[in-house]
Amino acid sequence: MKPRFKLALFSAVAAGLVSLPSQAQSPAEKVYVPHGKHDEFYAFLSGGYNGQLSVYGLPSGRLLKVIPVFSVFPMNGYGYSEETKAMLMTSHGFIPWGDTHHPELSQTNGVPDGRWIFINENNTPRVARIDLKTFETTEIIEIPFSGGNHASAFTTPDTKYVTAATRFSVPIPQKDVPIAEYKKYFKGTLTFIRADKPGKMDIAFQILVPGYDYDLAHCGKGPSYGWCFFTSYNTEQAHTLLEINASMKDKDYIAAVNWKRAEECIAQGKYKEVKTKYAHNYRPEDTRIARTEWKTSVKWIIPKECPGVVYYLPTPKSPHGVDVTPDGKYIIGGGKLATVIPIHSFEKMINAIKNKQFAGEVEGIPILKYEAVNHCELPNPCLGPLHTEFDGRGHAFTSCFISSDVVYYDYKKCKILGHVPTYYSVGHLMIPGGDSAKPWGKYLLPMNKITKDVFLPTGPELPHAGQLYDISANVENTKPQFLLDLAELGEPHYAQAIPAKILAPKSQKIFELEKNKNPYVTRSEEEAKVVRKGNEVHVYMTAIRSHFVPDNIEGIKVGDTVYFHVTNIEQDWDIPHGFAVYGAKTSNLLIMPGETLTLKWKPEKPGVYPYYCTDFCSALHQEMQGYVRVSPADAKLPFKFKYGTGDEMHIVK
Ligand code: K7E
Ligand code: CUA
Repeated sequence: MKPRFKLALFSAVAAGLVSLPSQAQSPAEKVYVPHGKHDEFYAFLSGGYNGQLSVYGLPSGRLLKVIPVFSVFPMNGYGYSEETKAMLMTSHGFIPWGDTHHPELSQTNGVPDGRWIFINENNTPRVARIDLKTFETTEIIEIPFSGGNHASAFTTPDTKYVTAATRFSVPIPQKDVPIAEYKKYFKGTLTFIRADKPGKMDIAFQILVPGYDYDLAHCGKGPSYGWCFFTSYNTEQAHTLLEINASMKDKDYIAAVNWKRAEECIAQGKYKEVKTKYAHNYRPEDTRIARTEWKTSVKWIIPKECPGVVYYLPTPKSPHGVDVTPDGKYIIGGGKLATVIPIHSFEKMINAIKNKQFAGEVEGIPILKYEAVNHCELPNPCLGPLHTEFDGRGHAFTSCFISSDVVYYDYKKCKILGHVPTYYSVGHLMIPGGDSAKPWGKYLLPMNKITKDVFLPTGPELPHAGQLYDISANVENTKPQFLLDLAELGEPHYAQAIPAKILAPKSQKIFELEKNKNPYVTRSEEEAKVVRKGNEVHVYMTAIRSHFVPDNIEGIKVGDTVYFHVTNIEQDWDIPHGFAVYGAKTSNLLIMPGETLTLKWKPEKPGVYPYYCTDFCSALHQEMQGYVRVSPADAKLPFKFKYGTGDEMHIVK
């Protein structure tokens, strides 16, 4: 290349006019997002045992946000403020922690649409909705008659339903029975939650199934629309030493659920309404005060009484993941103990049902013949296949836990194209849109369980490692290129990603003060006040750069319960204020512009206690402080507050 031409090409590339063929760029160039530019994708990674959802930019791997979902979050007061406590209410009372596994973006016509992202909680079975205008958890529904919700929260292509299922079968309904009588008493449930209306999440129905462990799910699309598929293991029905006793059989099942058929049975009254109690928590847009609604029953479908609602597809061996190809034609099981990757054909399954090619029946559920439904077995793929995603070009990528790699292949031809290594012990993997009808492809993110020496040591606990690969070139002839190691929070099981251009324009900047329907809102400093109701004191407080009104409060006594209702009266983007008071046994509040949040405080000793803004909001942020005086319980002090330059305190009548 002539030097002058080289220079011209360099400037053209730098100006973004010409893009070099993808493999010509180094990994560093491919993940570098220069100042002034933004990432191309939002990626949402579950936090596993941290109960949260992390938001990263791709390809940079920058951590943008942590969204609290099932765990309290002292950073912004989620689960601590009076407005958010009810989000974590369950039939077992308030639970401050959860175990998140599978985020799933809402879809329209099988394509992620950026309205919401759902995520499940395994330990105390629940499903949450996160609104992607505000990146906040706005709704959580509890799942009754379940012992661990793992096969969740997978959506139908129209977001009509999201799934849930019992990972650990339990006595249903719960009762005191000998564990040894597992086979007699323990059952599973497959749950369909109506999810397309915010604020109205509802359990549409539960299907009562044999007491196996139901592990993962994905719903059909295109030709397989109307069906969802759930893996099961422990069809041995072991209740002890499962690592041996639940690994006896060569094949377990994928349960194919015809939810359209289930809807018919419901419409025809072929169900049993069962009494129970579970929480539905919702934080509406106007008051932004979370409330718990107690639901009192669910509809059970018994497969015997609704023939055609469930079929079992034999699948080798203790399958974990189940994934449906973008065209909706194939169902891939991740037989974690199998030597092959089984690929079932939806068309064959429908024919096998028509022709009654059954190999038996359990509790009214026909078992289809393996040969009749299997499209092919991908031979010698790897060790420990778990989860599969798709690039939208006819290729599947399956993570392999034991051999620590990803195998990629043509799923129609059942032909392996190659492997890429992972460091180490990969779990889920993610391609943007990779479980939808139209994957964006471009990147592959395997998420690993073990890190060892990938990062600087941080004591006994190391971050999980994600590894970003470039798959923008067709993997038929170009090997995925390794780009970046990404340190992750908690244990990301699954993840989703969506182009930034879909989400970013909808991202909300402020809450409009005029539309704030919190009953304790204070819209201007003139409206600030302190109100006593017996032993309850309500402080109606405003926050704006760089002061609180009021900033001196007297007349509070030991024995009072004080509610600081703080309204951030700013209307500018990116100006939150924080609020914390000395000795409060709770977290701080982080109040967004136009929002009201409430901190509850029970002072225990007389004294004068400072409160202050915890978020550096202006050059005079350090001055954003106040005092609250606490007098003995029997004090006869007037009740008063102050803000401003005058000497007088406002006396409250
Ligand atoms: Cu494989 Cu919970 Cu989906 Cu972890 S799960 S990896
Ligand atoms: Cu407000 Cu710092």
